[in-house]
Amino acid sequence: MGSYHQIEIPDLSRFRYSPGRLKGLRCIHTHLKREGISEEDLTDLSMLRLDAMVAIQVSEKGLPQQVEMAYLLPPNPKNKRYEIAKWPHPAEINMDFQEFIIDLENQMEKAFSAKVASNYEERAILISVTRERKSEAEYSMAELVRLAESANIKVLDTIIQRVKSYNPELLMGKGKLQEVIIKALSLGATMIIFDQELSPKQINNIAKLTDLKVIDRNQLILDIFAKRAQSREGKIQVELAQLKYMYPRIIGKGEAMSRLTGGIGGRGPGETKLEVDRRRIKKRIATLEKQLEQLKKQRRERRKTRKKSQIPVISLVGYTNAGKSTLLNALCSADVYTEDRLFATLDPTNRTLYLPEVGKCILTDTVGFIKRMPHELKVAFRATLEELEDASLLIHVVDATSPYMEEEIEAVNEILEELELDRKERLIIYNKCDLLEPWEAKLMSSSGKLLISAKEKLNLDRLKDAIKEALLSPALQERDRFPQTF
Ligand SMILES: Nc1nc2c(ncn2[C@@H]2O[C@H](COP(=O)(O)OP(=O)(O)OP(=O)(O)O)[C@@H](O)[C@H]2O)c(=O)[nH]1
Ligand SMILES: [Mg+2]
Repeated sequence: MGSYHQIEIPDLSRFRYSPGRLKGLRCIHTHLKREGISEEDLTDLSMLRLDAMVAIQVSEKGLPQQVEMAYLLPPNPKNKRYEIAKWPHPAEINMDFQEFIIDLENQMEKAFSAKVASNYEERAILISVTRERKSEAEYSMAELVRLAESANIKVLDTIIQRVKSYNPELLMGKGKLQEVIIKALSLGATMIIFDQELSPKQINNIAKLTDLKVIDRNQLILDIFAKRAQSREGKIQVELAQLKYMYPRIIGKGEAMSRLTGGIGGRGPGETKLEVDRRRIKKRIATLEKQLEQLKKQRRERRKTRKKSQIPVISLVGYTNAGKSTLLNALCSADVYTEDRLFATLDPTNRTLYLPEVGKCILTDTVGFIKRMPHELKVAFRATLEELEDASLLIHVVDATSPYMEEEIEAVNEILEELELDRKERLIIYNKCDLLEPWEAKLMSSSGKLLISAKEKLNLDRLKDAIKEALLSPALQERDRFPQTF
């Protein structure tokens, strides 16, 4: 294969990639110039995880001469990636390749399984290609790590690559991207996750360079939502959001990988399959939208009945993992699912809360917010968040222990604004005060902040008082005109 100048590596996607192992293929080729293994050879060796890359020099008369064989090494203290063996002539190769490669693979597997816990579905390298300031990139990366963990993905490494401008083709430079892929492969990753949104073009181009799964932050969030959705409506909304996000990004599987041509384009059977897939997705989107419309109608009916009953609705809002569900449980003695992961709650839940002087209220728990929430999700969840429109009062729950508290408050405010809920009566409370140092707690409450602990049930009476006050305040009474129930 190939010509004087270059070899073109054909589509190898039929061949296995299993983390920590080799491809089961060796590439043997001739070098017509007097040179051994080249940089490009080494890149291909690593990118494809070939068993070996062998270059045979050929004399002017066409006779074989020196042979060089490059092969990958198992993880080692010196972080050496490969080794090159040399022989003056093919006839002098005196090794049993089969034995050699089996031995090498055994070593790799041993090193690999010692390092990797098996109860993870995937193992990933996270990468951020960014023009932001370092501190912002680090914050965003820390959140991406938590997102990955919430999706049951083991994070093997994180890379922050600061750039002056984004590459429209690959987001980052090709050389750097190859390094990332090689690193991912050598660590036994199954996927690469980008902190930035990848355009359809970028995701296609990157996928052509590697067999590894490549996704972006939005897809990761969508994936978590898909795993977490419980109600029929939640499931439909998430699937819809996923399909809409994926639609422009579906790529033809089995496209050739080639360092030199950047993949073989054009029309083949792959293209037709793609069209079929696309049509099928379009159809599915239409079906789901119809079902959703139906469910929406039902919910509007339910809301109407609830409005008639004129029971005040209080909604908990806030950044994901702030402790909204824990607070709902504490206030209503409920047992809603809470967990130390992002997006533990997806479907809105309602519980009854009795407040002295006010009487019966409905407390609703909603999906947590996050910075840069995917647009598709916001659209999908607007309907669920519609319930917030009925709320007389929003309780904004803040995690007082988060090092990024201010940013998180800001992110929540932005989303509320976008949902046109920013003019609702709002009560902001600072949760998890049990974890604060006494001096921190003092400092915060001296500036008038209401500190509580949902978990340890601290200051809940003061919170109830504050809720009561807000509900009974003349401004709110005027605005909502719900009748006194006491
Ligand atoms: N120490 C402490 N931990 C708390 C407190 N409130 C909540 N937590 C913990 O914080 C984690 C998240 O709580 P959740 O109630 O699930 O948070 P949430 O806001 O509903 O999160 P999402 O549903 O993911 O948006 C859980 O591990 C809780 O146990 C608190 O007052 N103190
Ligand atoms: Mg929750």
